[in-house]
Amino acid sequence: MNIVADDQISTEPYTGPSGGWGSMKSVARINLREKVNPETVRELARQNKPEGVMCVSCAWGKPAHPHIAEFCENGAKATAWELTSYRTTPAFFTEHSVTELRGWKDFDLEQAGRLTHPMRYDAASDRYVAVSWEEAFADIGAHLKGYDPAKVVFYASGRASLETSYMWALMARMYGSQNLPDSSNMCHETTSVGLKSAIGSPVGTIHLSDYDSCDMILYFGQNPGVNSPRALHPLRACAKRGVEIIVFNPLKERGLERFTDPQNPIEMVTGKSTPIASQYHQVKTGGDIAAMLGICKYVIEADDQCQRIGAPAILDHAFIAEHTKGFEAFADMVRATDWATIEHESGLSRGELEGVGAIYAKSKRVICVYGMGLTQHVHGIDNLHTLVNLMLLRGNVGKPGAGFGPVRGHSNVQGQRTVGITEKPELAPLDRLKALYDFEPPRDKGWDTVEACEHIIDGSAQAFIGLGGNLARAVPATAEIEPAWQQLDLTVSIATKLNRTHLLPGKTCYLLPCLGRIETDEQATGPQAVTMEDSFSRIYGSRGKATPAADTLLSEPAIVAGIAKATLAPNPKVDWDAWVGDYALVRDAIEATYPDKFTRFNERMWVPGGFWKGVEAAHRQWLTESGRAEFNVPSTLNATGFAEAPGRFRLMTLRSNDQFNTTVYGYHDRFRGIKGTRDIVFMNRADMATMGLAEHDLVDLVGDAGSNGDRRVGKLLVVPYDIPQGCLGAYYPECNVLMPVTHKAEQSHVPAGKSVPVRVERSA
Ligand SMILES: Nc1nc2c(c(=O)[nH]1)N[C@H]1C(S)=C(S)[C@@H](COP(=O)(O)OP(=O)(O)OC[C@H]3O[C@@H](n4cnc5c(=O)[nH]c(N)nc54)[C@H](O)[C@@H]3O)O[C@H]1N2
Ligand SMILES: Nc1nc2c(c(=O)[nH]1)N[C@H]1C(S)=C(S)[C@@H](COP(=O)(O)OP(=O)(O)OC[C@H]3O[C@@H](n4cnc5c(=O)[nH]c(N)nc54)[C@H](O)[C@@H]3O)O[C@H]1N2
Ligand SMILES: [Mo]
Repeated sequence: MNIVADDQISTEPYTGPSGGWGSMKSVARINLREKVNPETVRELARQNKPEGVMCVSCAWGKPAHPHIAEFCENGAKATAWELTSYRTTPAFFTEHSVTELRGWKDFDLEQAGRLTHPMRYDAASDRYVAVSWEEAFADIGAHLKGYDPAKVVFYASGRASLETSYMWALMARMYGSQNLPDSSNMCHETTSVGLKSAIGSPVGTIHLSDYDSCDMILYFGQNPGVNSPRALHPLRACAKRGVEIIVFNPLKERGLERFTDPQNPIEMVTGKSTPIASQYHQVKTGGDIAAMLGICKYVIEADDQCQRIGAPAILDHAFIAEHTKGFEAFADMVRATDWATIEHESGLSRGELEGVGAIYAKSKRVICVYGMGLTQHVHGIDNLHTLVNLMLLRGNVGKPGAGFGPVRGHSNVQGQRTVGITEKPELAPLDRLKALYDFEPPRDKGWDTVEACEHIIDGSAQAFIGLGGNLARAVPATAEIEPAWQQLDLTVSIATKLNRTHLLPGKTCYLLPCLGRIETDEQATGPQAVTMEDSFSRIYGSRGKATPAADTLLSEPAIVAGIAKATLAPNPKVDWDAWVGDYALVRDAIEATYPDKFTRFNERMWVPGGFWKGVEAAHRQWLTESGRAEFNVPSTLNATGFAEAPGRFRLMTLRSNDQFNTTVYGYHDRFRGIKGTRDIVFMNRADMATMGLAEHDLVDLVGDAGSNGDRRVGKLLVVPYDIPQGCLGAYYPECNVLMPVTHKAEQSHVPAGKSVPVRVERSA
């Protein structure tokens, strides 16, 4: 069991708000534990401000007029994590074999601190040993030259800057590989595919300022209190203005219920909090298509009625006629769907959904915000298409105060796609790259994340090169991935801290430590700045000023250039050394490749609030096949992709308040009342009664899809919870072992981590 030495396990409901003193305490705790570099306070004060450093945690927007302290609890934790005083040195690796380290928990591995030296795995001693950078690059290059480029994976986790990402994608393509998956493939790829096919733009359409003028927010499957806490400020302002904030989430997430603003002295001193959601609907996991259809049904049938009696219309018929395609087919499907089916599939009552419909019918400017609760389902695309349908009914896109607000994950995950990290050749400007750099880019489709895993499992991938992340831990089917990973011929990880993926060495294996974004990046022409793109398609500069964790570290651009020079034939059009010496030259190259989006890039990167790269759907310009925004008829009302069956549950894999993806900061999930452990499963009391289970009984979760019976997570503590019947919640990445790689969203291939079919067995 995962117990922090000084902590008792407890699972009492949490009664406080999000934010407030609880948040301060949580940050103080991690700062103390990490014995953070004293520069942390200064770096936090600069965080997310014009001319400052952009937070390494999430991709939430950076306002042009920031608060005095424009950081949140989890941003502060991410900062402490990077500026820790602990170090994972060559001496650490002499002391601990890789086999021994594989027995450590995710938390303990990263707690060992920042990596300091380039390391090579030595199979004879089963240890990582220090090497020089020159040796590492030369050997990696020599190996890469011997492979079929189409069998080499270049994975990127969404943190690296636009400059690094551009160089990364260019290196992979000059080498001949289109295998450029990134963490987006496990995350908002459903957005990229679903919004693109329906409205022609693959990203959100709103600006941060749209929160100032909306009169309704529909909030589906995103947990701002944990994953984007700065989003609570505009939400709180909306709540105070009387905006209807209507949440759909199987769990009552505290950040969506009430928030004490740590920036507000009165709230802090009086302990007052602001209620956020005006309505909270605990939809069944995978029941959102049905819920949205219910709202649509109310609105469409009310409009039918208005037409009959000659009352003013509810639908925006002018918008539908001028801008959309496919309305009639969708409306017919909605009229034909009965309420009993909608109620059963959503787990919500007709009265509840009609109530939402009535508010929607009156609201003039509606924003919809969503996250993994919609994207990580087998029918995630149907989730998005139904959401688009709902928004199109009243023209809620392309006008102030209305539109789509997907909340992206990693701080530059959207930007990585913008500058060419993609396995889809049609999304990269290949002809332009060819003209600029005089080489023949690969034209075939490359592997996405799940395809890369399938090729690693079946032995047809030769090498894995990772720019950040912890892929072997973040993907499904971890028990199959782990042995297969070690059969790769070459594994290379560019990283800041040690994680489980690094402990699965291929036949040749390197671990290359890099600077973090918060640190000073000194190059030939002086200290460098980098850029990234947020969830609102805004692009900013960021300059780290903290002392680097070690003077042996290289920057990410320098490491990419080192691998590129050792692998590729010299090309007079690409001067890798000059780029590393001055990142402004990389930005010039980005501008030359994408002249429309990155006009005067170097000049505009410091505009307060960032510059907008432009999103066509936000101007009602629809880059779809039909040239119109498209209604789509959903293929099913159940997003899970599997049928109900006796004893089968829908498991949501969740993030705690003490983690960033596979990085575990601690064992508290404050808002959900969990202390001292991650080995729990949230369960409805009625389901517990049916199974004869009592609070804190131990159970195993067993995979229940196809040949999935041998997938098991053992000895989880049962925690009675306010969660719809038939649904369970437990933590990611521990539960990834329960998911087969085939359990993924249709079309986007995002692993369907929000509805995994499982059975519950009492632990032996
Ligand atoms: N502190 C912190 N910040 C983070 C991260 C982190 O791990 N820690 N991760 C980053 C990354 S990469 C990402 S992608 C984002 C993720 O941020 P989110 O999109 O918020 O992702 P999750 O926490 O996985 O799940 C979101 C919510 O979906 C709900 N949910 C589950 N199933 C369903 C469903 O079927 N329908 C509905 N309506 N809701 C459902 C869950 O109860 C949960 O509240 O956060 C980013 N920010
Ligand atoms: N079951 C289930 N699985 C999921 C999810 C889920 O909700 N449920 N969520 C999915 C999602 S949304 C995502 S985005 C993925 C996340 O998958 P990844 O992005 O692959 O994983 P992370 O945990 O974010 O990666 C953490 C590691 O990144 C490295 N790192 C941190 N900072 C830096 C840096 O500045 N530079 C470099 N080079 N390395 C750095 C550190 O070594 C750290 O150990 O997981 C996915 N997997
Ligand atoms: Mo993500």
